[in-house]
Amino acid sequence: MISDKTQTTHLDAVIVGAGFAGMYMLHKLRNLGFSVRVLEAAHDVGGTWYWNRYPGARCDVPSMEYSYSFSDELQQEWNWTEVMAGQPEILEYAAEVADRFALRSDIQFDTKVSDVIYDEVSNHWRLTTDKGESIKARFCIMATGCLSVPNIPTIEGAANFKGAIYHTGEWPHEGVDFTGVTVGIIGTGSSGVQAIPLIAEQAQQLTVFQRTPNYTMPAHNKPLTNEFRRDAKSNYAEIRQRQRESQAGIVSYGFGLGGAETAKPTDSIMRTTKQQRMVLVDKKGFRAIHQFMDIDSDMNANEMACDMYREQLGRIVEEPKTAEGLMPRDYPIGCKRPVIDSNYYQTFNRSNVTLVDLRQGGIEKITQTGIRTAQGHFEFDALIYATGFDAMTGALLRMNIRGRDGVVLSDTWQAGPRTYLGLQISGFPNLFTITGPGSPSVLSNMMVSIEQHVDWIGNCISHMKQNHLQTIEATEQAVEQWIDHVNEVADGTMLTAPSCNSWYLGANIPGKPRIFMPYVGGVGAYREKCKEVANNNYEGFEFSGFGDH
Ligand code: FAD
Ligand code: N01
Repeated sequence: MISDKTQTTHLDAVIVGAGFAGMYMLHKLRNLGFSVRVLEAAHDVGGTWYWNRYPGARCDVPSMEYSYSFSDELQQEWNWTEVMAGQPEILEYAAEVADRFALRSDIQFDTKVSDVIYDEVSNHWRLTTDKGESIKARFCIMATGCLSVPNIPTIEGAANFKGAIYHTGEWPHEGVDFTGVTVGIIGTGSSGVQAIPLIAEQAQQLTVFQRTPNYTMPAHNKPLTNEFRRDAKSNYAEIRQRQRESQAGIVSYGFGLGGAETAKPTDSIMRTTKQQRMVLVDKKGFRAIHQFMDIDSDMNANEMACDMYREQLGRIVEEPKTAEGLMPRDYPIGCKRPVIDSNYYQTFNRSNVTLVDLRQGGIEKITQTGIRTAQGHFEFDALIYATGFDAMTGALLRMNIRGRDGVVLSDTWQAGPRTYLGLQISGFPNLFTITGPGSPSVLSNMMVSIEQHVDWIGNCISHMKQNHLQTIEATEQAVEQWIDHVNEVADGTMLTAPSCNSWYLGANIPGKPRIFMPYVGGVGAYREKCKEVANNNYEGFEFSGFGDH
């Protein structure tokens, strides 16, 4: 690493973000012998798990699988305590990784990157931080996260609210004690669904403002036994291999607690009678709908499954008006990120919880003391936004990223994100995105997708070093073809149904182009494609320039 008189630091590579992606990328590049530094806005490692400290925050992928596989010592020595670990435990795990691989010495915390400018003459990226520093590097790797920019909706009067205000994605580190406090919460996505039951247990009164009810399934989380951990660890090589070949990077080894895995749906719901479906609900509750394969491709089949879902919901929630208010309608099951919960519907049977179904009259304004809706005014002491994120593109577009000829990323992506394999953007040489739009990313167990991207990028940069190549850049043609493919595989699935307003489509952010961003083709198939591209001398990418790094 060299610093010149203008205090510019020169590196082989700079990584933005110290979540699981940035941490592993750092470890990888350091081991390959590159000079590298990570710039991170937070005060410590962990990314998602550093910021999202709201009550109930936890992962919904079995932790034995939602963890790094790159170090066998790490996976053998770390002991997860529950099937799906809570946020504090995942953050401890991130800290353990940072300690074990001595990562912090190359991470600059409390540092937000504002500008990322490509200098064509010197073939360097120049990054500017909120500290006024300037860092130059041959390669720039964006590990900025897909869900790292909290979305606070613009609601009239929001600034007038006199009480405490929180966002689930920026939760105070010291925690919040809601004892004796009346609370209003906006949002019933995964974050709201996790937080609501726990806040209800503590708060004097909780008012839930729900614009769209979600389909949520019981999590059935439980402690892990020593026996199960031993069993899974002795099978780790096979579990990891199968994750990598799977559709979503998950083999659900944790759920059966004996190695039993989730069965693939095989039956057709269209061939069942209403009576048969109700018997299934009696026997299996919400789980009854998992056995049907046609609900993902046939809208009529899907609606039958939604009926079964609403039937079960109505059996849990005692007050008929509240049950009706919680029932999702008008959009298919499976179009949004799956949500799982612990006692979510049961929480609405508590006397201190009120549901405001905004479909019966929306929010008009936030007042000094609460929220005015078309249904009346609701007062509370504290307001929680569980309103999600500017997903997938938010963190990238908040930086001033300029590529070749000074082209600004926000212009290139005006009609939605355009990448080759979710790894690179044409016109932005030597800049990589980990789990970028156009890759399986948020449709998968992110740890599997992160490791795959980091390994691919590491191998690519090594290949360039060995062959004295100066730049790599995705061709416009490869981007075009890849995007066509990404759209083609998403079309006709529930994920792109016209009635679906998911953040996968950017539909949660007013004005954001409606484009399906992640790649539905599956982790296994995608991995093969990336391998094939690399084996074919990085087909679809162009290398240029010879010289030393
Ligand atoms: P992040 O963890 O988001 O890290 C990105 C980092 O980049 C952040 O620390 C941020 O501060 C930093 N950064 C961004 N912009 C800048 C900038 N301009 N300058 C400096 N630093 C910057 N995924 C799953 O697969 N399974 C789950 O069960 C699961 N549960 C989740 C639960 C919650 C509450 C949330 C919000 C997400 C969950 N996810 C889950 C997705 C999760 O984001 C990923 O699993 C994973 O943690 C992402 O890691 P990352 O390193 O890519 O990004
Ligand atoms: O955010 P969301 P999230 N007025 O966008 C509502 C991961 N995650 O933080 O649906 C009123 O899903 C909005 O309503 P609507 C996971 O990938 C995982 O909950 O737009 N309401 C919705 O109800 C997840 O998908 C876990 O009509 C407004 C809610 O706010 C992703 O993060 C846990 C509104 C936002 O839901 C995001 O989840 C947590 C407005 N103006 C997060 N604006 C796990 O369990 C928004 N809403 C693994």
